[in-house]
Amino acid sequence: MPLARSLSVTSLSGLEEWDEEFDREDAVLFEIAWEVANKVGGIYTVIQTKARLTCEEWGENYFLVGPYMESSVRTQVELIEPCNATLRRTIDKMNSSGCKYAAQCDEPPHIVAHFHEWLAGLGLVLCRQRQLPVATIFTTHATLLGRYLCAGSVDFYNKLAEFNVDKEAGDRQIYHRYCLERAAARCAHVFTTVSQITAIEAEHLLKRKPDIVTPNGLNVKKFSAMHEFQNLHAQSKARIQEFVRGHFYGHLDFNLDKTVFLFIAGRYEFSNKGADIFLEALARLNYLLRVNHSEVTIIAFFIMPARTNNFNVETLKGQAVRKQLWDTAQTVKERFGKKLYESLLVGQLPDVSKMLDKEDFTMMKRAIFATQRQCLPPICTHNMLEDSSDPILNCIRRIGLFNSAQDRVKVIFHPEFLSSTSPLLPVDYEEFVRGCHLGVFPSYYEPWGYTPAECTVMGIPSVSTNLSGFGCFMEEHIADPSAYGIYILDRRYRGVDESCNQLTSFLFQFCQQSRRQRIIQRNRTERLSDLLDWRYLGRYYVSARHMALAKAFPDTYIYEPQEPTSATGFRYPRPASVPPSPAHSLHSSPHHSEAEDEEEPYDEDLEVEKDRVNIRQPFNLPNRNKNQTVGLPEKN
Ligand code: G6P
Ligand code: 1S3
Repeated sequence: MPLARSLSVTSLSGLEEWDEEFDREDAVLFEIAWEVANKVGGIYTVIQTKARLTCEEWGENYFLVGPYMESSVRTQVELIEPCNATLRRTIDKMNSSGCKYAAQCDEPPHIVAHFHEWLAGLGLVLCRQRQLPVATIFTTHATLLGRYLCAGSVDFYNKLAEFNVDKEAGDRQIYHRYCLERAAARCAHVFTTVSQITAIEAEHLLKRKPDIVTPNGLNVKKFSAMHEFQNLHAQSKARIQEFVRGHFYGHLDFNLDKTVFLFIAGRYEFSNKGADIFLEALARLNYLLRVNHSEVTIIAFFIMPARTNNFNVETLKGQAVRKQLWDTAQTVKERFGKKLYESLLVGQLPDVSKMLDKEDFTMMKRAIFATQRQCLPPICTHNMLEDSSDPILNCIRRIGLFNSAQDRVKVIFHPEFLSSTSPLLPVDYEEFVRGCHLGVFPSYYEPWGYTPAECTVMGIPSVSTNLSGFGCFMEEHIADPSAYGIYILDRRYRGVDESCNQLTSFLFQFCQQSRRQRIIQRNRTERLSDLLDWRYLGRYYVSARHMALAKAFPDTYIYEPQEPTSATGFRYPRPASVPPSPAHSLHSSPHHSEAEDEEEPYDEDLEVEKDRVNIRQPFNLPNRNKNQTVGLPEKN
């Protein structure tokens, strides 16, 4: 029997490390997914952001397999010849024999094949059915049936154990796809999913408990200057404000400096992604702000792609009018400047009353006249193909948020993903997120949820729920999430109406914060990014691969998981800079006025340092030096 390689457990949280003996030359890793270099949704982000770390680990023995999409290949793929002899042989064989049994090889290297989602699952099922010597892993990022059931009006989480899964899948005409997913989950050496909550769902719907949960990470960008992300917020916010000036032309009766930008973004699944309760909460917030005579205006953006036939005229006109006003101001400024210059050249102070002539006034009057409009600023930026049945538009019609002057809450629905080349709002998604104040993701069905995670690493607070993988993960690891700008809505133990009230109160509290409080909160939010870095979360994938190798090649590899101990897991403490009394806490009573803030001395560096000492040191957060062993942080 070959010498067994020990995959011993050395980390603090039940995750093992490769021991020194492991030679990666002996193994090859394939990761197979429909979203490899093919952006459809969140799985693309998983693969794309994780690639760098996995390459560092596996080098040239790491291969991603995805669909051949001509446009993606042109823009995202660099074509090269395979440098690995085994792969060269394999490809040659596949080419010559129409793919049959071409991956079959008795010699090392040992193959690990990691399949994502049911679309790739067929390959896994065939590997097992043909008894190929391959260690297989299947990761589901959402169960098909779960997604379908939640989109209907079933009490999903309370009924999980009771569903007749075959019937439910059949009723929804997804039985074939469901069978494929279930077969892949059942056949895999190792079955994983992205969160604990989806693990429970998978156990009931796919009839197998996942062996390990592999949470999604991100590549965390660290700036050399600590406050760079705050500067980026200010710059990106200015670009959004510019768009808003155009969109609300003729109705700019609110103070942009006291305007808070909220947004929801993602796949257009109205109730699964919580757009329904977000709208309802906005209507309640509108009422609260009005009766409290608040000076704050909220603009809520909905970025969810739907079927359209391009931007609508009124929206484009808004940006054209704004541009015209800007051009007019520039022209008048130049003419003014020229007169001023000429006056100074002859040694005279200008006669201010003559600096603007009739022509200037005519030009300005014309520009102002163009800002008159007979309609309210549009809700939707595009012409919707299914306008009358669109769930967001219908909900807005019902709750009556029409961007009228009295409304403190305004809504903009942009039914297309953002792009920096857009003639309307020329920013990419990252820039948009940075410029907003709060991401709102009150999902009912969300196996992980990249959107709030992306907000966190950019230092933007967010609302998620205790039915989302991200929300549960943060709840588990942070003692006082809302102090860090992580608001977790209870959708598990409360009815819809109650959750809606809770969301309204989060939003109301948030918009009562002063600028200073928002800045402090953003600093805290950004400090959580280490927790979401692949450098840290990638270890769960490592563990899954070790487990699969040990199951597929038991004579060669041994997997020794560590028993969970009291040291397993950890929590970020409440920030030291949050006053101990709830009456003074940031999130529960942000009632300073801006004037008070200006009077109060505020040393941001001191505040950051206070929290840093208390967060970073005791928890042994992931070390960014790849050559060092990194353990999951110990519980305090
Ligand atoms: C960042 C910038 C500040 C700016 C602030 C605005 O912190 O560094 O210069 O004043 O953003 O914050 P707000 O929450 O009002 O958009
Ligand atoms: C799924 O994409 P979705 O938005 O349809 O996979 C994502 C990546 O694992 C996950 O973040 C998300 O919650 C799932 O729903």
